[in-house]
Amino acid sequence: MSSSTVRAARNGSVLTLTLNRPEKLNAFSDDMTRDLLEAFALAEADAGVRAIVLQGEGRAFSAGQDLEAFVRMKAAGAAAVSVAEHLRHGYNALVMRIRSIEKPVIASIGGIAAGVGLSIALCCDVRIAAADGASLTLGFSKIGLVPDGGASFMLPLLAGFGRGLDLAWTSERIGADEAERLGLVNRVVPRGGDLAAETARYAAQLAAISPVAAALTKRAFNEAMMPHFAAWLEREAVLQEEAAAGPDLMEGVGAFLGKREPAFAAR
Ligand code: T3D
Repeated sequence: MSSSTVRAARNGSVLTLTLNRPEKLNAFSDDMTRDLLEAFALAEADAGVRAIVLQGEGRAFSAGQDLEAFVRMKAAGAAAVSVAEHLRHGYNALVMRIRSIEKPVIASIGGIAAGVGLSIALCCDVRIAAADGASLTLGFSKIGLVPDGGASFMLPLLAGFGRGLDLAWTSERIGADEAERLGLVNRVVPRGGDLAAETARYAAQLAAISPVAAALTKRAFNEAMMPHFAAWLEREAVLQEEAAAGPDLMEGVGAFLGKREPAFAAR
């Protein structure tokens, strides 16, 4: 399956899914979320697919939620838009699918990964990043939000509590080497290297292991470290709804789109 927002390409038993809104830094529209969910569902049902690569077209992995689309959604539906519902039916369903599909899922990060774009990469099983282009930032704090799409779970799991909280609060932008040092990415392709070739080589290696061992190993890790992940996503959605209920979200988004610094008032 290929759509305009997600391209799917098979090479042997490796399926590569490419986020394809490069003119928007692969920011997530509802269409792209739906198309990616469908692509993962098809991959899960296809026994011939033994490893999945997720990557972005152009200079970004993904810049997270499309903020212009978000403003349009708000304007159309006024205050009725529930961020928690948007999360439940979109990003939370997507990251649950990535965690539950019993095949290796590799995020290949060649450019910017921000907001829920980074969350989705963190929810993949492993991450490979290019020293040349990868650039990671949470970004949620800049628009008055809580890290969502599982990021508030994966950050402390991968980077540790203090380092995760630091990145969540500061939204500091880090490169591949620093991300590897913090445990956020597993492998770095050095400057001048070929991310696509390294990703293909690694994906083929994972696709060649016993599918039963691959599946049961992922199940074991999920059950050992994240048995309450689904419940946590629900809690995250509730916290996000609370964050989005105040004025800070629209101030933050307005500041970003207006290319100015946000001015958040005291609580
Ligand atoms: O309801 C719900 O489900 C809520 C859930 C929300 C989940 C989220 O993901 S919230 C977080 C959303 N994402 C962000 O806040 C990231 C915003 N973007 C940035 O911080 C920066 O743009 C980047 C770090 C991604 C890249 O920086 P840089 O300097 O390389 O590029 P730039 O100049 O900032 O951006 C280039 C263009 O892309 C620019 O448009 P222009 O001026 O060329 O017309 C910028 O506005 C646009 N852009 C970047 N990110 C987004 C975006 N447009 C829409 N949505 C974006 N997320």
